[in-house]
Amino acid sequence: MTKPTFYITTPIYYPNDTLHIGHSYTTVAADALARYKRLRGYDVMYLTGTDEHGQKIQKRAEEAGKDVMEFLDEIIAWIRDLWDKLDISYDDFIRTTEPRHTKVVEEIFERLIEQGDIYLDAYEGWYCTPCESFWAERELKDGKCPDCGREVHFVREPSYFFRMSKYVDRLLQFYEENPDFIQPESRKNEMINNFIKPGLQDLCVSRTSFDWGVRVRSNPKHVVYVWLDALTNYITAIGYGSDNPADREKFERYWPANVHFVGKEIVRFHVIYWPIILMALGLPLPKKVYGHGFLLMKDGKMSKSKGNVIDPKLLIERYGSDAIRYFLLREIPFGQDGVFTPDSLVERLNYDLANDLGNLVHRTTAMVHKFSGGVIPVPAGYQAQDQALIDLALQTVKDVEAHMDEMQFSLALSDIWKVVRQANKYIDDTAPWALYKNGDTDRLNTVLYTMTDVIRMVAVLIQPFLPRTASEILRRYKIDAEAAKWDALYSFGAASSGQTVEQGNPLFPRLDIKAELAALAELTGKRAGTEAAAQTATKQEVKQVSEKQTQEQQVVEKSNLIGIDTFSQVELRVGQIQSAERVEGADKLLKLQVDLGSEVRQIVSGIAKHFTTDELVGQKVVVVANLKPVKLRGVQSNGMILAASEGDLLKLVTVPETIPNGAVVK
Ligand code: ME8
Repeated sequence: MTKPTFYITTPIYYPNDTLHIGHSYTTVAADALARYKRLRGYDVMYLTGTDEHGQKIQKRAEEAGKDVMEFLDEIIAWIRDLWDKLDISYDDFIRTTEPRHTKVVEEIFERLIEQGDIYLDAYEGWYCTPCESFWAERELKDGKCPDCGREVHFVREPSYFFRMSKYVDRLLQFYEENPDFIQPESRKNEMINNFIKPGLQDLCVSRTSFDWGVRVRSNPKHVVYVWLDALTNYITAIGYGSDNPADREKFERYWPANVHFVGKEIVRFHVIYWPIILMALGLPLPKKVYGHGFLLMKDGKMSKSKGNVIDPKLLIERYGSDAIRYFLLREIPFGQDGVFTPDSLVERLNYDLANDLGNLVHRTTAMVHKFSGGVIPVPAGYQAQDQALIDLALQTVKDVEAHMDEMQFSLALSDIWKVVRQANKYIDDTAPWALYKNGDTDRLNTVLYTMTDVIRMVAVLIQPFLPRTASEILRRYKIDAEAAKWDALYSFGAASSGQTVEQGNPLFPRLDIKAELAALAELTGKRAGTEAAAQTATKQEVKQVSEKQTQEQQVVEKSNLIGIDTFSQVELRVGQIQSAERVEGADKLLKLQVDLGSEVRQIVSGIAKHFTTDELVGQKVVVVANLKPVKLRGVQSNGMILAASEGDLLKLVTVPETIPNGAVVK
């Protein structure tokens, strides 16, 4: 049986510089959908690439003192390395300087001239080079580019024009008949009101004032306008216009595209010009154009000139690709703008990844080892408590499918995390350690098996988003290929009893918030683009860049230092835990009574997930004795006990028996 196909594309990015985290956002989102569709049995074609012609690129290469192709090859290598580091599973990478593309663009242009869709005239108007867009006087905003707000310059040159006006009615009819074509819905009205209703102008489609582009075959003084050249990549990459029958077969198989993912600023090119070009070529139109929102920094859109761009490679190096993929897809609802803040990144990584998912896997593995010799047990009949978790997991599969159909990645992840959190709660509620202690082996086996198979389901569900973590969990739990398939999510119980589970390091380290915020402040802007600079800089310049980084690091480190006076304000004392009990309705909190020698203090501590209450009684600990009292879940807490944590591991800072309660720690 032939598989259904799914063709998905990202914009082809301008390689005038290295890419930032905003470009990674689109590419990661498209990757999650491509991986998901493959899991669902589709024959997926995931295309990305680079848009290498135009004035902007030519200028940048000249500024760098390089031959244009040499300049481009270096940046393309950097981009492909970024996609490898982010685990982007693209099937093809198109460069618009490749002959498979340029040859077809030349032919298309000639054909459109012959058909009368393209005609020669002269252009007089404004041009925004960073956006590579033409603007009429009335469209400018305060004399600047209405898209990016930058300077425009006046252009007067002979040009070919595309008769866009001829196709407007057909385009509007297409929108009408295909209400899902432009997503999110709101962007459709914006397009119609801003660009079509005021009267769609014929589009200028060639330039003569520079030569870095595809030359018009019949009139080589002209190069093809970069947007006409670029949009065509979506068909040339899959074989349109090729002489090779295998390529043509490929085109038949994948076209029309199922979805073009683009940022909202280039929706206009994809839902007006691109469909019209395709109509003129007599080709079917893509099924959907999804214009997602922007990833913004606190001070607005990322831009190198503002110095607020984030180099994705530095983030991946520090946190790993899955963590960055998770953050991008979970934090910003697809379609809307979202602000990148270091705090939100650290919080997501600490709470969602380290505390929730990492902890679930770590606890379960540890318990299978402690209570079942490391072997996945055979379950012995399910009770309502187990069934509730199993039902939630099964229902979640349907929810995730529905959200993925709508390309709502953040909601799909939020569905999965409901199961992760519920599974952690299930462990607290069923208390396998107590079942073990009481010798209730049947019940213990059921609980351990339920935890294991829910983890299997979670691992399968997260495959499109966190591919590395998913395969690591599946490997540790020796889940076979069949049980790791999407179809194996429709029933519970595919994990193999009898397999030995492998213990490993925590999947995600718990981060020290203060240290991370300092490090992120440094990564943001200051160091971004360093590699790009390094590519074009001399050795001396590279040295200067790295010395500057070291100095900046020292400044950051220095600013973390405190004086002895500040430290001595903290009163640390030895205390002994007399009793411990859970706080109602809070799965992380314990209420402790701690003997400080001269008094017994009540302290509420967030360590419930790491200790049984019995384990704690009698422990000699270090107490911060002069903290202002606070109420946690309505319970008064008069101090704090110190603990050391690394990843999922948390241990109390303890003191030998011989030191009396109340002794000062200094
Ligand atoms: O426009 N937030 O290339 P480009 C979210 N070559 N997405 C962002 C972003 C941000 N802050 N910044 C960039 C071009 N993007 C053309 C495309 S397609 C035939 C030609 C993403 O390098 C987003 O997808 O300027 C946006 O549309 C794209 O990068 C622009 O990339």
